[in-house]
Amino acid sequence: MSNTIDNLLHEARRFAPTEEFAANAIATADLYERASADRLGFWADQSRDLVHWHTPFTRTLDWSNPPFAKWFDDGELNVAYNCLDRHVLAGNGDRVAIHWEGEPGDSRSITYAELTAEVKKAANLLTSLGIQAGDRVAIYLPMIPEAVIAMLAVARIGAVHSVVFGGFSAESLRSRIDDAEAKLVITADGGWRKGRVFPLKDAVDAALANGESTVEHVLVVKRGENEVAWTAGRDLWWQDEIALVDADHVAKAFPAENPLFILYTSGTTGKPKGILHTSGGYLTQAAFTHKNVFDLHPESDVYWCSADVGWITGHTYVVYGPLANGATQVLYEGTPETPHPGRWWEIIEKYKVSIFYTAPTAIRSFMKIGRQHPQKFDLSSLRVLGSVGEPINPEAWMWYRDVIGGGDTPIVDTWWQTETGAIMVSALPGVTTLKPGSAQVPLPGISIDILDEAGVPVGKDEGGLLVVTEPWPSMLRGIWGDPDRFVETYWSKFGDKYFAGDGARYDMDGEIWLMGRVDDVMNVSGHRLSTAEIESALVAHPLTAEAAVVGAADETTGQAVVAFVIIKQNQLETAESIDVAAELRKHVSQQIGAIARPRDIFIVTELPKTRSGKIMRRLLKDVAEGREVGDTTTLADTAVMSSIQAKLT
Ligand code: 6R9
Repeated sequence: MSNTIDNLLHEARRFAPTEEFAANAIATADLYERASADRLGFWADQSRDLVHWHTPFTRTLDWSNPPFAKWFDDGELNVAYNCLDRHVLAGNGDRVAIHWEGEPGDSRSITYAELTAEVKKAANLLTSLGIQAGDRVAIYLPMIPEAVIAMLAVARIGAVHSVVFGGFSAESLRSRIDDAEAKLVITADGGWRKGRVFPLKDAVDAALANGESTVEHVLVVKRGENEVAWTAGRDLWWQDEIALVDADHVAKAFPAENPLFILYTSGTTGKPKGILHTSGGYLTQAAFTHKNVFDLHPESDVYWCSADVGWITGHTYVVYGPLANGATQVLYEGTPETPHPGRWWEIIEKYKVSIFYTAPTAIRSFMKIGRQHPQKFDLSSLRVLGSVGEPINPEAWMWYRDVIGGGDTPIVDTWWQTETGAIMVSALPGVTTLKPGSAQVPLPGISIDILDEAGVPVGKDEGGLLVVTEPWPSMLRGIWGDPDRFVETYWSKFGDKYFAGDGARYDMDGEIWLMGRVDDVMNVSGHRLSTAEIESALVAHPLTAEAAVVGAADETTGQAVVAFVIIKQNQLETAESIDVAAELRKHVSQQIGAIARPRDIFIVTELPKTRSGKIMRRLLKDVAEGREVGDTTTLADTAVMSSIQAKLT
């Protein structure tokens, strides 16, 4: 590992912006100066410039009760109005907001005027179903326009959405519904994925089957045309109901700190955390970063972020950032390889996409299948490329720039988290000289440092833990229903500084390189998974006595889930007669979702533990990655590792 880091930090390639790019760039170097001269004044200016305030704010930040921040808190706004009506009123109603591309090849382009009209109706529909400001609405939809419409309709009436990724299981959906006490679920009959319809309504039915829930209605968008069961009185077809409501809806202003959404993400324990974001600060930083990091020229650019709205990247860079900025964007329902491995590139050619934002894991899988696929399409419209979700290795970075970007397209590697709400560390494409593999510099107005375990800032060429040292507008406002966990998780390690859970290093130029998670959170294809959550799913299976999960390095997905499982004594016979690994993988899929399914399951008879009974995952990781096993002296029984290795070979 230290070898790899050394190689990374001696990466010598540099790419300065071209003169032409720099001359036309939205972001200029003076942003850094303005922000460092007066950080809060800078954010206040950005907010006034980029956001429409029904009632202007007079206070920028209230940090009197840390870590509970309030931004712009005496101001009032309507987030959906900012994403819709104001563009129409400014004369841009005919601009396309969304070029939607369904996986089977159907498509639909929706202008800002049309999107505004749809959201107004949906807002009336939600109100007619009894949803009021502050109520929680779960959204479990494929990547169809209604996902965006539903989110904005919830925001428009001051309610709170909790989008649950369509790949999550019924169980995961239920625990999120219960935690947020959602009154309404918005779903679809099914969506298209890999050439087939995957049922969503079935999962909602299963989620709501056991015991009383807070859900009063299930609104179902017709998309997959698959057959669904129906609970009269509870279930309603979206298309039928929308046709009945009033088309007019006046957006009311809500306080800046009104909750906008909850998004669940994996932490170090078995229970996902409901990350809470509010309105004014979130929208400010979403719009600012989207405009400046991607160099958005809304009149001419076509932007595409390939993330699902079920993740934070989809919230901030499919919905709120681009729509607040009046961008034209592509929304694609399906998978990159359906019906052919060039599908994404075909879409870029078709809509002349100029800004493209995706994850390193996708880039690496395209590298694997070869450049002949993208080379069949005209990608010359691309002028900015973005990366998010995990560190991008210099090799993938270069491939992205050369093969997708035609050799001269800047790449912004953007570091941020569900908790940070928006991009925190990234180059600015018209300003920064790019360095493959490094996220480089904090954005203007963002204060980042790298500390050692004792909380002392490290120097150039040194590594430590990434922290945010000052509050920022789009920061999480807490964990839903659990203020103590919020304080404990992010603020107990360094007191007044936000601890991100990532390791990082400064290089010789003082620029930032992300080194991966330092806790029990894995990053698989850019998705966060908790070792504890998968372990608890595994031990919930009747065959399993004990389980330990590690994230092992994987060439394509960054990390892969590898599980070590001990079978119960009295189940050994049953285990002999079936494919245990297949059974357990299926079980994890059902409990959490297919993304959490272990790549490898090793059946062992013992797990390496310390004398105090803690599983030493570090050693299992060595095994899973095929390395020599590290220091075993703190194990209660030092013979365990050789017995595990003997089992595997
Ligand atoms: C936006 C998002 C957050 C975790 C984060 C870090 C990793 C994200 C990264 C990156 C290196 C980047 N991460 N972007 N690591 N370079 N450009 O992905 O949010 O799903 O909450 O994950 O992802 O480890 O802590 P989220």
